[in-house]
Amino acid sequence: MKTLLQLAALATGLTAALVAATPAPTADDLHFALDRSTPEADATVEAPSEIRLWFTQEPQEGTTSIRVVEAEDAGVHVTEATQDNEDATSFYVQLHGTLPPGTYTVSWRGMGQDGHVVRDSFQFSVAAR
Ligand SMILES: [Cu+2]
Repeated sequence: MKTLLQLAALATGLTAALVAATPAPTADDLHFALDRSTPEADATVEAPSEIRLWFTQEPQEGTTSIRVVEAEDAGVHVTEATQDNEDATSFYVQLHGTLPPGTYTVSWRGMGQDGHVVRDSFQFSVAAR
């Protein structure tokens, strides 16, 4: 996504001078990041049975963790992050039981191929029934 935006910026020539002044390609271009997730960031959904994240690249083995925390307390409802068998960029945690309505924070970390550990989080809400 970021790469596409940068390519678009390059195509316009608006940032050509800036890019030319930067050692390229930089490590940041290859930085490990979240591509998308289910539930999506900031979405309000029915109680999900799993949280799935897709990263922009395959993380280094054993470096990925995902935590799901309820906003009000520290209740955690997760299994270990499991790597998808067929898509090495995708990890999921299964949720035990039904998440009650509320807002949850999904915190994740992982180490990309450039050796940088990246941490970030997003929130989603479970709708009242
Ligand atoms: Cu990096």
